Amino acid sequence: MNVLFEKIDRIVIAKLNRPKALNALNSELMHELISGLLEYDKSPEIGCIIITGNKKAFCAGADIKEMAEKDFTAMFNEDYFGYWEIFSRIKTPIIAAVNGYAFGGGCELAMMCDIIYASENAQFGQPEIKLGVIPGIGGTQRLTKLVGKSKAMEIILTGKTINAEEAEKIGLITQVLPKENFTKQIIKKAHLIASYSKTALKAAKEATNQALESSLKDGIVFERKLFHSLFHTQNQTEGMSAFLEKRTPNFN
Ligand code: CO8
Repeated sequence: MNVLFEKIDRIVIAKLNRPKALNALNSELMHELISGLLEYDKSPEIGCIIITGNKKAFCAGADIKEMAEKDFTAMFNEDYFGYWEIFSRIKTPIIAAVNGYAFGGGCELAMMCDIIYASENAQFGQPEIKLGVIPGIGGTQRLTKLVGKSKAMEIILTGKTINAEEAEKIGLITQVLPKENFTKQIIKKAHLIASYSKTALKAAKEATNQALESSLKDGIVFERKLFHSLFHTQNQTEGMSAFLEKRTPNFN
């Protein structure tokens, strides 16, 4: 199995499991990861997903061995890695927990997640230029939106490596966390997210992502419609009643 899934209460940990290839993304891993996540996404019980690797590598990029022999016709006809677009349909919040290398497609996978926590020893980069290609799972687009054109250009055109501290400084990641008990700290954060209303979480994720797609005016209208629609939910009644009654809400 290329991905190991572990459910803990209301969260799921998806651990990339190709340690000998530094968790390089091949087609099998992509299908296993995405189909597994789609199943958990449907479950009302699951409120947060963590994607992680191992201490040496979150993921060293797309599998160069799988790609090396392909020509344009194969890449185009297979729509190679086009399936990654399905990843953005997952509505449950996803945290990337990055230890070690997050290069190429690994950095792109982290950027497809909603929050990125990195341990002190994490390293990020888009080294595709050194292979005679460019990022191909959204790296040129998402990195530019996250860190701005100037920083993105430097990272993509030089193939340089960024350490965790710098990644946090430029806004590529959410936060650097100490490497001791790294996973435990993230599980705790995931449990907090998963304790809220799943419908509200999905709406919050959708509205926040909309900010990247639309004008401020259209985005605010989109947000307001979702906000109004949450007044159809039992969890809105519960959340607001609990506040007024000075008790902890019990979301279903
Ligand atoms: N693909 C396949 N195998 C890999 C990859 C990879 N990306 N990265 C590492 N491996 C393998 C190595 O080949 C090696 O295998 P073996 O033992 O059989 O030789 C094993 O993992 C261990 O690797 P190293 O011995 O190189 O380990 P080091 O600790 O010395 O170095 C590095 C670690 C620096 C991470 C180094 O392995 C490296 O530079 N890897 C390649 C990083 C890279 O270039 N990534 C970008 C790949 S291209 C990409 O991601 C494009 C995405 C978009 C595709 C979309 C198509 C439409």
